[in-house]
Amino acid sequence: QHAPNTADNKQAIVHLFEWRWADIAAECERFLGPYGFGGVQVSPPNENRVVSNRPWWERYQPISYHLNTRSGNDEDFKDMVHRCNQQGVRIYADVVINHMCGAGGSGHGTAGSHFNADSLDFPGVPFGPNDFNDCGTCGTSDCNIHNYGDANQVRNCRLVALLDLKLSSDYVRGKIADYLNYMISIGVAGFRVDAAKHMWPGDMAAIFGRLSDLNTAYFPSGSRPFIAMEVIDLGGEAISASEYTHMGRITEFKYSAQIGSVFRKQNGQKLSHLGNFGEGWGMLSDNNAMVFVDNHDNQRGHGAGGSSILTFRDSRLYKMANAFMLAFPYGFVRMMSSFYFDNTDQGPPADGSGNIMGVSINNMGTCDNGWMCEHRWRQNRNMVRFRNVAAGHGMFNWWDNGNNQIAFSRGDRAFIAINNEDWSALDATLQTGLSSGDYCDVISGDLSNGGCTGKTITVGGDGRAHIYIAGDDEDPMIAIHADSKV
Ligand code: ARE
Ligand code: CA
Repeated sequence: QHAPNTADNKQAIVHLFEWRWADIAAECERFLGPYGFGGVQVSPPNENRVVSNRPWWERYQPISYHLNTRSGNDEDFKDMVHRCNQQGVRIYADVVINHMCGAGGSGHGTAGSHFNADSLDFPGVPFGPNDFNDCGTCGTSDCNIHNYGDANQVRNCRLVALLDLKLSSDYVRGKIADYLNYMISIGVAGFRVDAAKHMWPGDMAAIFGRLSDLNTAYFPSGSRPFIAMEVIDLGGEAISASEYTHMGRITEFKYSAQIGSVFRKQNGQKLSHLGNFGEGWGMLSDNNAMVFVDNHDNQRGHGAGGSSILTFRDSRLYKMANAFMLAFPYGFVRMMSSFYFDNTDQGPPADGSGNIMGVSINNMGTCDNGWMCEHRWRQNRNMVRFRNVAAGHGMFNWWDNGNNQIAFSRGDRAFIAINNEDWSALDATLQTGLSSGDYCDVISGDLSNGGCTGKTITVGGDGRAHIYIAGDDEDPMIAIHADSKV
């Protein structure tokens, strides 16, 4: 389904990429719950192939559906799901169900299951040679995908040599449904479905049709799992995202690519063009889109998007793009939370034995030892609250200077102004839509003990406020909302 099953209609989730389950549980309690995050997309929880030097992408090579990975075991996963749900923070599992591991070789997975990727034997499930698409069905000489213009190839051949499961088989569907249902019984709220483009919509619908309702310990009875499918559709290929929208939301890669190029001012793009961002730009309809500035692939040159993608490395523009995404009423928002890397294969911070390191929080409330924790940056985390406060209110009072200064309100609930000019200040008296009073700008500070640690904005009886944002401001934006009234 398209609705994310968040508690209190919360409007954004965060991808805690490669975090340990124990750290996610703690983060739900100490941070995500209190700051209004709706949920967490977690890395694939099932057993994966152990690849030397432990690249992050080994987790996209399933060996079995036992919940045992570098992030933790079955008990850790259950404890996380329970503790996060107790805080009103949902867990969405990244599920890799199109394929098993890459062709060739044998060994043991992270849960100790044996596998043989030459004879297509995965006793931990069990899957055998009959459970995979053969080269005949695929039609290329090496079984791999070569032509994204051919839908049959894309769905029946191997994506980067990953052994392609025969999802037309009732047995294979049953094993996958059992895996997903097991996580549903534990209390997850839904799934990010990896490589959905590489699966026939009919096969996916058959699997989703077998899923149980969500666990009534946490969700109203009859609740259905949220489905977010990874379909990279930038246009010009045989497969389009709209073939999947009846089943749930789609990761809208056009959004990620375009928001980066607008804030970078590539190809003559300007912020003033953003007034109809989303559908008006040829993207999916609001209800079908999951939106993000970057994801775990395109922040490191995998997947799609290329050089326009903004990441933590471009922190000033990244905060601006995140603020726009969280302020603007389009799509369901997923924020990225990364680990630092020097090369694109590098896995998460780990000790000499390959154990993922815990996330340590410093006294500024941000993270150390290699974890970027973009979601903890004040400008990002406070905009999550902004989006929750603005939920259900459309965009009003759009203003721009015809170039790279914009402002708008969300009904009478929230207001944002962004200045992406290189030098000139935004200096204007603008309609905020808000009731009169003093508001704390949640970009430059926090409302704390009734005072504001950042800039204070005064809204007059007519809803107007004088806004000044220098061109070289560290964070050239101002955001205020009904819950930031001083
Ligand atoms: C690794 C090695 C490969 C090796 C393979 C098997 O890098 O060299 O052949 O293992 O041994 C991730 C990594 C891959 C990695 C894989 C398995 O990105 O490098 O392969 O894990 O460990 C396409 C798909 C899309 C996919 C992107 C990456 O359509 O679904 O490629 N994204 C998801 C995940 C990835 C993950 C996988 C799928 C696999 O998010 O993290 O791969 O589970 C155009 C097309 C897109 C295409 C894109 C890139 O834009 O429109 O459809 O995306 O090009 O090819
Ligand atoms: Ca396939």
